Amino acid sequence: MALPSHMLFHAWLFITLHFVSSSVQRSTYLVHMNKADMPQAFSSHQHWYASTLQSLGATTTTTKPALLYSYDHAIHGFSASLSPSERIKLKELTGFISVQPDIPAYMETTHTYKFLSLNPDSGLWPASDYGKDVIIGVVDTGIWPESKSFNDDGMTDVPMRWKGECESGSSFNSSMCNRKLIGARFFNKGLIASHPGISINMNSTRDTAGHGTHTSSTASGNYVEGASFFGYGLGTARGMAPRARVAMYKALWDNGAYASDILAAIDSAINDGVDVISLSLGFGRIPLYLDPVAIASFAAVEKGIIVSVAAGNKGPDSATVQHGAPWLLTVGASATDRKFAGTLRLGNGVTIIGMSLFPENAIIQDIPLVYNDTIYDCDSTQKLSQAAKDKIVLCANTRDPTIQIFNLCESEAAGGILITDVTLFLEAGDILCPVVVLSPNSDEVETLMNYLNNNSSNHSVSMKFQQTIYGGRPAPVVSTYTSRGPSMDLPGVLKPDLIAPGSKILAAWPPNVRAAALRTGLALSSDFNLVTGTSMACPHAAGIAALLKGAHPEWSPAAIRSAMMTTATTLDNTSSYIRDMGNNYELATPLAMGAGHVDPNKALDPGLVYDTTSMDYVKFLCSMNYTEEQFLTITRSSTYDCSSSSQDLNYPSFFFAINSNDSTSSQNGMVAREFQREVTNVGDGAATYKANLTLMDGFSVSVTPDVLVFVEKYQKLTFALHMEGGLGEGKIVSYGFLTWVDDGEKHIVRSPIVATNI
Ligand SMILES: *[C@@H]1O[C@H](CO)[C@@H](O)[C@H](O)[C@H]1NC(C)=O
Ligand SMILES: *[C@@H]1O[C@H](CO)[C@@H](O)[C@H](O)[C@H]1NC(C)=O
Ligand SMILES: *[C@@H]1O[C@H](CO)[C@@H](O)[C@H](O)[C@H]1NC(C)=O
Ligand SMILES: *[C@@H]1O[C@H](CO)[C@@H](O)[C@H](O)[C@H]1NC(C)=O
Ligand SMILES: *[C@@H]1O[C@H](CO)[C@@H](O)[C@H](O)[C@H]1NC(C)=O
Ligand SMILES: *[C@@H]1O[C@H](CO)[C@@H](O)[C@H](O)[C@H]1NC(C)=O
Ligand SMILES: *[C@@H]1O[C@H](CO)[C@@H](O)[C@H](O)[C@H]1NC(C)=O
Ligand SMILES: *[C@@H]1O[C@H](CO)[C@@H](O)[C@H](O)[C@H]1NC(C)=O
Ligand SMILES: *[C@@H]1O[C@H](CO)[C@@H](O)[C@H](O)[C@H]1NC(C)=O
Ligand SMILES: CC(=O)N[C@H]1CO[C@H](CO)[C@@H](O)[C@@H]1O
Repeated sequence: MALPSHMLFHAWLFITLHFVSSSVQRSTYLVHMNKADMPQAFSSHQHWYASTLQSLGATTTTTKPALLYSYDHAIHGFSASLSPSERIKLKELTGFISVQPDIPAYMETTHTYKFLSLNPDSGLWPASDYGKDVIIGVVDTGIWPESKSFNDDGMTDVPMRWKGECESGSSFNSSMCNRKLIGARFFNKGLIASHPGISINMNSTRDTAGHGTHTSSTASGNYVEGASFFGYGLGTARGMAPRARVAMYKALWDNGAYASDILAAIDSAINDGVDVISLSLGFGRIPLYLDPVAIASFAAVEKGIIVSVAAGNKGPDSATVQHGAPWLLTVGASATDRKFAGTLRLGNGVTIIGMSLFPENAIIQDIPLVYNDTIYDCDSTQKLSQAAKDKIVLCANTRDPTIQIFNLCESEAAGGILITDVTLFLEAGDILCPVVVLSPNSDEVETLMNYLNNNSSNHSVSMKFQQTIYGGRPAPVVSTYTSRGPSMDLPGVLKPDLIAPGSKILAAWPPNVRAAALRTGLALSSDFNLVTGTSMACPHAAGIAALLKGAHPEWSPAAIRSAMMTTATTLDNTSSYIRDMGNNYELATPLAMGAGHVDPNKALDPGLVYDTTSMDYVKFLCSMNYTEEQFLTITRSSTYDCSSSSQDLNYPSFFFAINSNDSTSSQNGMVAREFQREVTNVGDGAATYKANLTLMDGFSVSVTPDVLVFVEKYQKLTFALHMEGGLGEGKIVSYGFLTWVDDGEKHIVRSPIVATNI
C-alpha cells in the first residue's frame, strides 16, 4: 500500500480486505498455557500443544482447528484458528491459563548522530566500538537487503552465539544476508488465517512498504556516502550503532498485521539471541495483560534483552501514550535543528529562506508573484488557475495547508508561497509542487509583505530548492504528534520515558517504493527517504541502547534505560527548557518528553542507576489487583507468586497519579505520597551525591537522606522521596526534578517528578 512518504505512519489501514465465508466460523486466538502443567507423556511443548488442539477438534467432522504457531519464549502457548465451540472447550484443558482473540497491530541518518553529539573521538561510539557485537532485532515490514545501509564493509565475523537464520522466499535468497544483516525471517500465518484466500504479494522478508528498511537502518545502518532525499540532508548516512548487527523479523504486511505473527517474530528473536528489540508498532491502548508487546517483552527483559517501543502518534492530546509497561523503553519523538529549505529571491533582490521539501531542482526564475485577496486562502483550484496561471501565488494560513497544497498542485499556478503555523504539517507534510513555506508573524513574512505593499505592481520571485540548514533554534522541541502521558494501561509509571529524533528522519528506503511524488502523479524513487513519526524515534533509542550494551555488557535492560533517562537533557540549544510544538511552544512537561531528550555520550557514564529486576516488576504487578489468570498470562510461570507486593517500582522517575474524586486519600484536597528508591553507584569508585530539588507548584518535596555517600563501585543506597500538597481545581500537571549531583558536578542524575489528576 502506498502511503505518501512524509505522512505519519500512524495508522496502517486495512480496509480492502474481505472475509471469505466458510462453513465453520473460525477466528484466530492466542492461547496462554502453563508449561509446568505439561503431562510427562509429551516430549516437547509443541507436541503437547498440537495434541491439545487435536482433542478440541474431535467433534467437528468437516474442518479441524488449525495450529498457527507454538510459542516458547515470548509467551508459553500457541495460536490457532478455532470455532466458538472449540474455544469454549479450551477452558477444560490441563494447563490452560487464558485465551484472547488475535488483534491487529498498527505501525506507528545523515544528521541525527551529529545532533546527538556522537563522534569518533570520544564518548559512546569509541567506548562501545560502535556497537560491534551487539545484535538488534527489528520487528517490522521487512528489509531491502541490497540497500547500501546493509552492506557489510568493515564488519567483523558474525558472533558465534547467533542462532538466527536467513530464510529464502519470494525475491529473497538466503545468500542475501551478510555480516551486517545477519537474520531475516517472516511471519504471516496469522494474517492469512484471519483473511483466508488473501494473496501475499511478497512472501519473504523483502520490504514492500519502506518502514522496516527505514527503522532498521536508523538503528544500525552502515556508512553510506552521498545519501540524501533529492538533495535534502546530503551527507554520509549511518545508523546510531553503525557496527551493530541487524536481524529483520517481518510481521507487518501490506495487507495487515496481527498479534499472532508479531508474537512469533518476538519468540524467534529471543531464541535467536538478539540483545535489543526495536518495535515501531503497537496495538493502541489496551490493558497490560492483553497487550502482546507487553507480555512478550516481559519474557525478553527477563533474558536481559532491552525492548525499545514507539510511544505512538496520537499527540498532542494527553493520556494517549501506548506501551505503558514498566519493563519497556517507551520513546516519544522530537524535531531537531535541521531544516529543509527553499529560498525565495524577491524582485527587489532581497532573499528570504523558508521551509520546503519539493524534490526537484526546479528552475523558477523571475516569475510574476500574485497577491490577490480573493484567492489568498487558496481554496479553489479553478480560481487559482484563473488568477495565477504560470505564476507564483501567495497563500495564507486560513486553511488546512495540506488542502491548500493540493489545490495549488492541481491548478495551473507555477508554484506557491504558503504561510502557515500548522505544526503537524511543518513536521510531516508532503510538498508535491514548487512551494516554500513561511511562518506567520516571522521576519520573513514581514519582508515579503513590505515588498508586496510598498511596490504596488510587477512583483516577481525566483525560487531555489534542495537546501539544508543546520542549527535551527530552538532545538530539540517535542513533536506535535508524539503521544503524551499519563499512560492509561498502567497509572503509576510515567510514560514516555524519553524523547529521541522522530521528525523528517533520513534513512534507507526501497527503490521501488514511492519516496515522493510530483503533482503530475509521477512517483519518484530514492534510496533514502525522510519519514516522520515515533516509529523513527524508537530505533534511535534502540541503536543507542545497543551502543550502551556494547560499552557495558553487564548492565541490565533497566540499568541501560536508567542511564538514558537520568542523563537526558531538559534544555534546548537556546539554554531554555525544551519546548512543545504541540502546545504552542510552551515548556514541555514530562508527560510529553519523559525525562528529556536522549544524550548518548552522557548515558555512557551516568554515575548512578536505578536498577530493576524481574522480581521487582512482579511485585509491582502484584499490586495491580490483576486476577490470577491475568497475572500468569504476563509472567508465564508459576514460579512467581504474590507473597510480596509493592506499588513502588525502582523507576528513574516519580509519578503521583491523583484521583481528585477519591475523598479518602485527600483531606481538603491535600494528598501525600512517599516513594522508596535504590540507586547503584556505577561510577569509578567512592563518590558523594547531594540531592537537588526544583520547586513544584502546590507541593513540598523532600528527600531523605539528602546526601548519599558511596565508598565503592556497585554499592547500592536507598532513599525516600516524600511529597505533600494539592493540585487545586481542573486538570493540572505539576512537575519538578530530583537531581543527584556528585562532587565537582561530574555526574548529574536527573529524574522527573510529576503529580497530576489527568
Ligand atoms: C541464491 O544465490 C546463490 C548465489 O547467488 C545462487 O547460487 C543460488 O542458486 C540462489 N538460490 C536461489 C534459491 O535462488
Ligand atoms: C510463504 O513461504 C513459506 C515458506 O517458504 C511457505 O511455507 C508458505 O506456504 C508461503 N505462503 C504463501 C501464501 O505463499
Ligand atoms: C483577483 O482574482 C480575481 C478572481 O480570480 C480576479 O477577478 C481579479 O481580477 C484578481 N485581481 C487582481 C488585482 O489580480
Ligand atoms: C521597491 O522596488 C524598488 C525598485 O523597483 C526597490 O528599490 C525598493 O527597495 C522596493 N521596496 C521594497 C520595500 O521592497
Ligand atoms: C514599506 O516598507 C517600509 C520598510 O522598508 C515599512 O516600514 C513600511 O511599513 C512599508 N509600507 C507599507 C505600506 O507596507
Ligand atoms: C510591468 O512589467 C511589464 C512587463 O515586463 C512592463 O511592460 C510594465 O511597464 C511594468 N510596469 C511597471 C509599473 O513597472
Ligand atoms: C488494589 O486493591 C487494594 C485493596 O482493595 C487497594 O488498596 C489498591 O489501591 C488497589 N490497587 C490498584 C492499583 O488498584
Ligand atoms: C471523577 O468523577 C467524574 C464524575 O463522576 C468522572 O467523570 C471522572 O472520570 C472521575 N475521575 C476519575 C479520575 O475517576
Ligand atoms: C540545584 O538547584 C538549584 C535551584 O533549583 C539550581 O539553580 C541549580 O542549578 C541546581 N544545580 C544542579 C547541579 O542541578
Ligand atoms: C543539539 C545542539 O545543537 N546543541 C547545541 C545548541 O546550542 C548550544 C549553545 O547555543 C550548543 O552548546 C549545543 O551544542
